[in-house]
Amino acid sequence: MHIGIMCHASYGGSARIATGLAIALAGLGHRVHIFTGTGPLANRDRMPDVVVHTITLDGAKGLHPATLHTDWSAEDLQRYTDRILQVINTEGLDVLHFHYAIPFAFVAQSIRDVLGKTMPLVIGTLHGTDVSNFGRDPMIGPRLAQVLKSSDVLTTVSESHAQLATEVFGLAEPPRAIPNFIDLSKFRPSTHWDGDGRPGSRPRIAHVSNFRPVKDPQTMARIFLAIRARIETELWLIGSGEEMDAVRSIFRKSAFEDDVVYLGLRSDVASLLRQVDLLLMTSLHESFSLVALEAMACGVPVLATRVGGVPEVVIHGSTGMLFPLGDHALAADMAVSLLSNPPAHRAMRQAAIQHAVKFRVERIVRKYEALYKRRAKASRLEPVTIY
Ligand code: GMT
Repeated sequence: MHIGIMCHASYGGSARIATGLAIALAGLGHRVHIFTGTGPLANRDRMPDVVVHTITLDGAKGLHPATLHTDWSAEDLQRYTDRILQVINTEGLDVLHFHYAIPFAFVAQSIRDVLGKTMPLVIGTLHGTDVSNFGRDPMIGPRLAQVLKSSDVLTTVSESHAQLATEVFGLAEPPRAIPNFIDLSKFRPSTHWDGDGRPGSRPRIAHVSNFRPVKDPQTMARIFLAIRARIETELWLIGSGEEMDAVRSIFRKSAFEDDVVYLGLRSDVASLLRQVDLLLMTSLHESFSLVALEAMACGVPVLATRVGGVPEVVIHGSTGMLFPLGDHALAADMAVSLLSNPPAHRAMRQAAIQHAVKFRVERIVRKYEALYKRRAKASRLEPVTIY
């Protein structure tokens, strides 16, 4: 099949899923085009069989690379739309699949306005704040709901987010939940461990995010300090973003500033995760939490807020521990008890590795492929009204 994928060029999970899907579909023999803006597109160096269209977005200039650029100018939108129309006109597309509804659901609509009945099958995958933020925004939500309802198929990344999208957009039926996936050849456990944790080193905790308010990094900082006050441990901060200054200020005023390492934006997250004993995530909401899956695949138990789709990724008490939003004392207790109990940590590590296998890219991408084939065939069989 000829497949077009629309996605952001950010470090965020939706771009990593979109590019991973493009790579896997090309590997299955499909002709895949990916349409993205200027920016640090994930996996760009691993997409030899994918036709990558990088459309200049003047509005993206000067933005922090961790920013999800959603406020596109009319000119940028037109330039992006024209490129997709050009590909459809020159070689045709069977499927047009967007990842993250803003602005791509509107791009799909403007293409449909031009092509009418010759429009490819449109699949929309809702990833996160396109539902929980934009969907609830009175200025955008109603229009977005209307445009989404004209997509042929909607999918999202967890049952929890499917339920939220149904409520927020007043959908007649929930989007199909197809979980995010992981490349286990990239995210794999360390082979150097002796089973009782990294030899001769104190426990290491990591937080990985784009340090936006939705990740609540300031709470993460306070939970780490509560843990550090009770046991010897260090913190690796991976990523960066708008809340980083506030996080630095919290640590600077603490007694444990020297136990925090700022690693910044990194393309080697997998190798860093292999050196870590616990991932700490404090998101206010998450449709899935791709980084939790990546950590588990690297053998790292996850301590996270029990929000959104996270319980569909992290099995509480088995592959990690989930705490209610705001219960920071419980979070610290959980971390101290696990990091002070090597056999329990080893068991959780093994369970995490096993659990991550269920989300391997080879298995999940087949679900998307089957959906494309089933719906593309159905749309060709639909009776065409002859006027
Ligand atoms: O939705 C966002 O704010 C950004 C988006 C992204 O592009 O990273 O994150 C969402 O999509 C990821 C991939 O499906 C999920 O793993 C994240 O949980 C989700 N973020 C939120 O729901 C806050």
